[in-house]
Amino acid sequence: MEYDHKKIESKWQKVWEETNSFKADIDREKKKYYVLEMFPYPSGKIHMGHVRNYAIGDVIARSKMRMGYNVIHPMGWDAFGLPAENAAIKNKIQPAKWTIDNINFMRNQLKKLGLSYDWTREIATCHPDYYKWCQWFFLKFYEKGLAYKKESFVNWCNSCNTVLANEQVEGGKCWRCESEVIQKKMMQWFFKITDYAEELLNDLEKLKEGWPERVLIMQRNWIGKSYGTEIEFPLKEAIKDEKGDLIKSIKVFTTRQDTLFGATFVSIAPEHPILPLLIKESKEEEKVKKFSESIIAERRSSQNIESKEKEGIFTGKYCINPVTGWEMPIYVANFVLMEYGTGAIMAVPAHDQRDFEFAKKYNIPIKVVITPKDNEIKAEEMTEAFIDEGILINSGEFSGMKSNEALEKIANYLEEKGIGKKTVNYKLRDWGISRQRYWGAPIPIIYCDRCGTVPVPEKDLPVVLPLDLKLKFVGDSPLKDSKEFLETKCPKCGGNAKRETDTMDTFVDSSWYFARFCSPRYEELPVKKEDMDYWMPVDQYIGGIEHAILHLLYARFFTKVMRDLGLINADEPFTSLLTQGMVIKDGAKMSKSKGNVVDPDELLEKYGADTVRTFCLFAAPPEKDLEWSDEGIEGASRFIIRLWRLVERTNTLCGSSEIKQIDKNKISKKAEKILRLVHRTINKVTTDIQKRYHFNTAIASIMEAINEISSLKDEEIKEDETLRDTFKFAVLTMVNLYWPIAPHVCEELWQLLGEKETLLNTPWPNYDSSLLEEEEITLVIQINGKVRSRINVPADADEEKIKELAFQNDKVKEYTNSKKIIKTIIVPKRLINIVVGK
Ligand code: ANZ
Ligand code: ZN
Repeated sequence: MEYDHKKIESKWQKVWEETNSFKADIDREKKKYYVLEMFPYPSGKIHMGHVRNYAIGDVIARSKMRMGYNVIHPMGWDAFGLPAENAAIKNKIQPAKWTIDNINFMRNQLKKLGLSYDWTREIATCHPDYYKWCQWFFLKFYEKGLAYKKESFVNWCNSCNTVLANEQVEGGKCWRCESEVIQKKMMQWFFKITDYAEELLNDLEKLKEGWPERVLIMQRNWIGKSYGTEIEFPLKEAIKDEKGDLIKSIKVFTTRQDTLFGATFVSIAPEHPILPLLIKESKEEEKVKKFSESIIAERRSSQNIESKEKEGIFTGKYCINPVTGWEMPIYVANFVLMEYGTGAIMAVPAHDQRDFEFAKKYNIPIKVVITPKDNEIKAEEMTEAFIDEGILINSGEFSGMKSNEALEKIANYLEEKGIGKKTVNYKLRDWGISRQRYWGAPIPIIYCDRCGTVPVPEKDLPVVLPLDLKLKFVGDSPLKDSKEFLETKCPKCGGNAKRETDTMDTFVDSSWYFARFCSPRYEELPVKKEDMDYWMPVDQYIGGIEHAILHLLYARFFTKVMRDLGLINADEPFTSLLTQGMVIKDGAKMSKSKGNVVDPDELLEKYGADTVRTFCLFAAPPEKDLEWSDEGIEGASRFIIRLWRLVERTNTLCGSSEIKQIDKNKISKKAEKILRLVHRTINKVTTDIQKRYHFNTAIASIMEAINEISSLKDEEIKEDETLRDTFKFAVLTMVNLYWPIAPHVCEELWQLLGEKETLLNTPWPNYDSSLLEEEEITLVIQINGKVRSRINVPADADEEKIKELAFQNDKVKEYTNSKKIIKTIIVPKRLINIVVGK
């Protein structure tokens, strides 16, 4: 019989589907295990990155099932988002239809991969039954003061007359008409994630065991806690604000108040509210305004402000260094961010590299105030800033102090004098969730002329997204075009009112979907406590490193809010995290634009799921990049065929009779050797799969074992009954161990070998630890430290026996002949060193 992947795979997929094999139900007798892969965006087709991600998750899920866990392994769709709208405009198809069609297509593709999902739990975030609860969360956030509205910038194209998502801004220009994108201020909704900054930071400690170090570092840096001081710098001439009130100073935030005596200028962000007042009616006004606007636009469109050349412009105004009395010019600088600290900094060119570059460029004085212990640096000779700790100089009463001591002393001094205040700052910003888009969950808010901002009552949820909207490429929100949606009654006074037309960032949808999977059809609340208590947290989460910051942080934030709402009894959503590498071809990530994509559908057609899975798991450990290769997939295919042939041969040699219990003490030497190999392989595969997720080495050891088993000769097997049984046992065990990786062919082979129960329902094999050693081990023999020979000894031989065997060796005889044996040292399992005299 030939290996027919199509027949076998559809047969077993049907069995799994018809018997609901992967349906997860609470079973309090068993330990639960929650495996989750990041759910996909239904873009149209799955790609190799998905295949890899899901194959990894599937091996974990399937092996845990076999190891006695009650596994939950769900799948769903992150179904809202911009591409559906683009497709709608381009192809005149409803976003909903486009999305649902894609989901149906992709679900089919996933099924063809034989993934062990509990499809009864499938969710799609664009479904009103799901986004109703996103809206519910919004209301709860609003109640708790965790959702608020403030003015903030959006990308705006004047010629298309529309808001642009960040992805629609290409190099500062509109992707559609290529005109300059400007920043428009609009009222937008925010979630107050900053309220949880401290906890989000501290709880990273709890994830140390299960999360990759680099993800923890990225999260820590993103939250970015720093201790510093806010210092007031008096303006040389006070200015008036719009109301006519006097503004007398600029406040800066610094973490290096020890360098205060070296501050020679002040830099402010281009968006700083004081800027228009500073330059008003001055000769600099036009120039500075233009410069600032260009910086703002540039920043929004390019990600890499860190690596940009430091640039700025003098405002024409000065402030005073409060401790030295120096006049400090005030600059606008492209590297100062409005969203951090106070949006203004004291610039210390001698000790900050950015300020140094800036000062060099604009000819601003550099003043050294910290020097290394035993030499002095001169401002004129510096080629870069001195940023290390050292001793203070030119710093009044603080001169001579160590800089790390001065940090505390100067902060205290400033507080006493009322010039400064110790502050903690976080880089983390509140989460802007408003999107001026159609294909998202409508924000459940109503605006009434009489009552103001009124939340939609819970009982009126969901606020349904109208599906019959004709999308156009104009306006600041497509939902404004739907009168039916827009116009409503005020829940408070019953008068005419208007709905909020912004929808939620799709990150909101994906911030709690893992919880919804525990009770996907529950109608009372977003989650059912009983289910959450049993299934949460996710034991193993798997996904791309590109989500290392935002998605994971938002999911952690939501979990903490859910906990505070009494919905979940956990602080963190994901106990362990695995970030898989990319799939690359010809050295680059597979992408349409590079034209190096391999279509999983073609591979499935030609080779079948088991081969594709084997390839993905064998070519690299999960966290490393996987290099596509034609030889790799061919190799995987050949291996499965070899396994298939071996099973056929086993049936020819052994028949389909059941094997007798194999007693290691009653079998031939050859059989024992195979038996030991089997137990060693069980051990290796089990640890590789469980502890390290190194499926590649697990597969390699199965391959090696199969080579060795296959090398037994027909005659040997025929004439030795114990070897025959051991041979069959060995083949059965390899099929058994290979199942999580290639489940279809293994179920089939298992059945062909005469087994009645499916592997799915067969416990994972155990190994006998007394059989882990090889029966014989090879020891190196050294004479006076030089390698002279090797011998094989029984694995359980004691020192006496080893010595006896060693001295029977011809080389040893030759080298020790008539010499005095001073001593013999045995390093267990490795070597024997014989020390001889002259
Ligand atoms: C003076 C100084 C001297 C600074 C020195 C550094 C070195 P972290 O650790 O990130 O909190 N800074 C403050 N607000 C800023 C903003 N809105 N945009 C850009 N830079 C800003 O760093 C805090 C330091 O970053 C602050 O300390 C400030 O520069 C700068 F030798 O003040 B420092
Ligand atoms: Zn009203």
